[in-house]
Amino acid sequence: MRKVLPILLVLLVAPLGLATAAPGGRISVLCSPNPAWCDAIKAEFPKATGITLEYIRLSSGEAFARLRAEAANPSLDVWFGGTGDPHIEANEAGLTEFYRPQAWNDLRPELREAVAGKYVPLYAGILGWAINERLLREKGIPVPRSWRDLADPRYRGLVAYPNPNTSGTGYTMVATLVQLYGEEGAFDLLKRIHRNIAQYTRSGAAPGQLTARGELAIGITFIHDAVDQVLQGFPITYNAPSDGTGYEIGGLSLIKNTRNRANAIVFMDWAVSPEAQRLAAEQGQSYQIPSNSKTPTPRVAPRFQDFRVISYDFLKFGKASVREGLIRRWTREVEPLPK
Ligand code: S7P
Repeated sequence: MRKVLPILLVLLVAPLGLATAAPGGRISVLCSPNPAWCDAIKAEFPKATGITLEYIRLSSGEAFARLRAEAANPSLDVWFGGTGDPHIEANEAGLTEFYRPQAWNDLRPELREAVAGKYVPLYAGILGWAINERLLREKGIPVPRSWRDLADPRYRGLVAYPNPNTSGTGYTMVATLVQLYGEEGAFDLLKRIHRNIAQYTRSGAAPGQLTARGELAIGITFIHDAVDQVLQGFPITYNAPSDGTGYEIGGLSLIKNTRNRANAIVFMDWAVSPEAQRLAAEQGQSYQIPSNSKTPTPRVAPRFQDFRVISYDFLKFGKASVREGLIRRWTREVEPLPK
């Protein structure tokens, strides 16, 4: 009789769709933020839940492409981090499903409302640039102030930003310029900035890392990633363009048709808890503003009130037609241009 009871319980509970975590189970996470943060959740999630965690780290654009490629047979359970636009496109493409976490009412309302139930807001970060002022001083070139300054021929070969095909940061920059100057004005400026580009990097954090090491003078990145370089001791400064800048609402999404749905839900609830979110700054070298209002904001986190941040239209720029269209136009009209 003892053996029969557990089977009966499963038969009774399973049809109700009640998620029950498989004790000692595992989950596979698609992890997009700083790799140090991915390592932190891999180490701490099992301690909190008994569920082991494996992850692969991909930048936001690459992560979305992976989900799209695996749509028929997903090998991953949750998408953790990454900029919001591809999380929205993934939701609208049916690659992810919205799960309302237990801490939903503690998440900052302005972040919840901006992404309108397409995904769970995990953090917020402001787009800006890392500046190697020593390199600029050596060349007798002024520090840039606005996006338009980046087209100044004196910055030739001294600028980098991420490729929007692979990087959520790169797409955030393109979408921000479109929201500031209109699509034609934005692409005119991107074509002029192109002449000064040393390289389009694969990941969003790379331009700041290259600037920190003196290979560039100006690296477009999320400001919190430049903060990480400063805290590591590199002699750079950071700021955001005076003519306005965009921001990200980092995403957390449940991957549709995951075979580990119950454990994935356990992870989703854990990931937005203050205990989990504080790992970002404490272990993950990640200084975004946490989405849970009960999670302390890192003292070094860039603050919205210190920069001219636009009201970024996530629902528009996360739409497949808009996001794919802008990335295709950039790839066709900007990247191949001669320098
Ligand atoms: O490094 C942390 C971070 O900037 O990386 C995430 C995102 O994937 C951007 O990186 P990519 O441009 O490489 O996609 C950000 O969401 C996060 O703040």
